[in-house]
Amino acid sequence: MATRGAFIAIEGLDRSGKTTQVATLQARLDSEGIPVKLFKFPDRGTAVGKMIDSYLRSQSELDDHAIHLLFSANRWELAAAIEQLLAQGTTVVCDRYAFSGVAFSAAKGLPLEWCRAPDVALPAPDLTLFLDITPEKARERGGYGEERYEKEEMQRQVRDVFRVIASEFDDATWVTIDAGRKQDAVAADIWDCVHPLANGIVGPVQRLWV
Ligand code: 2DT
Repeated sequence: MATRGAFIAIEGLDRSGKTTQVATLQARLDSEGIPVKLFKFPDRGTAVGKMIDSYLRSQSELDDHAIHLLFSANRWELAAAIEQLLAQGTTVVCDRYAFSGVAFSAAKGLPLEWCRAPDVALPAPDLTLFLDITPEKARERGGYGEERYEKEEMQRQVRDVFRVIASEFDDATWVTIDAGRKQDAVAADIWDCVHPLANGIVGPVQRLWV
């Protein structure tokens, strides 16, 4: 039976080493000869993405609802491309996805269900890996950066919402990884989760939250 590519989302808190881990995973898939395409959300290169970038760098102000919808629109504008790649047998790895969308906006106080609504029916990842790190460990790693959400209290609240989101998925679809450990140990855990899916998946791409 024909297989399609696997859709893998990597979510994580600030200072979790997400960027490095995504690059390591991509290199590993490449070296195994598995076709892979990386997406990063927000994709700051599109017209919508430029508005998001300006907001995150505090160069513009937007109502919390409005920026939430822009983040979602930024995913929808790339959803068809993701689906096409999956159908062609390419593994798609997303650095952040709709779960960040919900977690960050709900952490600011918007209702969880309202946050989820615009992303309903997006292509659903076959596997989401959540790189978890305690605020204490993040502080040890040198604290947070300069962008809008890179504050300890915000990160605590985001972490709490991620826990709620995670509780709705089964253990095969959502895996929380302790990212406070050494880089190699985290990468090994990620590969253990991804490897079984890397040769393709039988069956259609699922829809998120339907
Ligand atoms: P990076 O630091 O990974 O570039 O993320 N965010 C992200 C949201 O608030 N909503 C979303 O839908 C997404 C994808 C998380 C930039 C920041 O944007 C936040 C951190």
